[in-house]
Amino acid sequence: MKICIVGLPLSGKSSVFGALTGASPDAAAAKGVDPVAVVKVPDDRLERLAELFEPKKKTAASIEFMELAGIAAGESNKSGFTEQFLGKLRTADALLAVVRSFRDPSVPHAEDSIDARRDLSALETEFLLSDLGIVENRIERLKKQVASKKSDRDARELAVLEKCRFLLEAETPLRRAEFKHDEEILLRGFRFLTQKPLIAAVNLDEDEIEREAEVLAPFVHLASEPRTAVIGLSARLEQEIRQLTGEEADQFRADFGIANSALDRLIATAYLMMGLVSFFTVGSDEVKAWTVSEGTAAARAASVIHSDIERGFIRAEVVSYDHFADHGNIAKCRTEGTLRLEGKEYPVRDGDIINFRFAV
Ligand SMILES: Nc1nc2c(ncn2[C@@H]2O[C@H](COP(=O)(O)OP(=O)(O)OP(=O)(O)O)[C@@H](O)[C@H]2O)c(=O)[nH]1
Ligand SMILES: [Mg+2]
Repeated sequence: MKICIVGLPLSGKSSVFGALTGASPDAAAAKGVDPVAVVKVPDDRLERLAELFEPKKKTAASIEFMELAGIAAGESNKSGFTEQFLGKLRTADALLAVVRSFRDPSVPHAEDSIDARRDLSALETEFLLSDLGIVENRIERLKKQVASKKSDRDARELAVLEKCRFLLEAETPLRRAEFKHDEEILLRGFRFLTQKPLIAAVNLDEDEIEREAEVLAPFVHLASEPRTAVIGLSARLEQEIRQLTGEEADQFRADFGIANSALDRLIATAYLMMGLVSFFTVGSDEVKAWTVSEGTAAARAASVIHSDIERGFIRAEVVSYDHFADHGNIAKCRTEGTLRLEGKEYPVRDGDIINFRFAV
């Protein structure tokens, strides 16, 4: 999974990147490339499974974070938002929009005032305009195509794009819309920015941490929208905490009343919002966590491991982590009946330990 960090200039993107990944974005930025870092998704279940199987290799699920250069409001599409910038943004599975709430007069703000809600709207407007531009161009071309040559697919695409245009013109991000499965498929290739899951990261002032709920109140309605979430964090503090040892870090967090690290909270939020779950494959060679959407059919889930397993899928042997953890022994689960044989369509659940049987 790839998450792109975006935001207005000087909103704290690099600080958030540092806080989440522990990597410094400076080196990459100096070379003129976008900072990228991969972080492992912490999972106690994976640790426990590795203790039990003592595999040669333990592989956690991972998330790739990328920081994109700051863009100023109003620089959008049709001009300033370069195609190159938008292209990179479109490769993301989710967007992490950093908005500034910290005051600090030594850090300038283009608007000369601090208003996180306004800045988030400014970003969303850029995304809306960008998507609208694409939709309008495509509609124009499709209309010509449909007029000259009747094609059922073109007609259906045109219909769903008209629906998108209507929404975007009403300033509704596509995330909020319900699309039927066949519409989803027609839209997939456009990789619309307003259709991507969005996490707003409100970069809090240090003295706002204690009253986070109050500061985030203007965002509450957002968090209730589909595939949208809001978290508050102090990028600066979290970055400092990153430099500390475990014990010092715990103490530091306790002093400031920060329950969990920004990374832990962000990952939990992202998984929940995007409906992601983890399943595990185990053995003496490797114990590994995989990420799929909740309810993904077993055969489809197998394809994240290898397309051959999906093609030659016979059965999935499944036991839930909780049942397994009771015994720590697969054979025991088998005799007890908690190890089940499931077919292609079995919807994978969080914590399933799966052994795929396949033949190619
Ligand atoms: N007080 C305070 N300052 C912060 C915080 N986060 C970032 N800053 C400061 O704000 C300035 C900009 O932070 P960056 O993380 O570089 O912001 P950015 O969005 O990556 O900036 P550009 O990439 O230049 O657009 C730096 O001087 C940071 O030290 C914060 O939570 N509190
Ligand atoms: Mg930066």
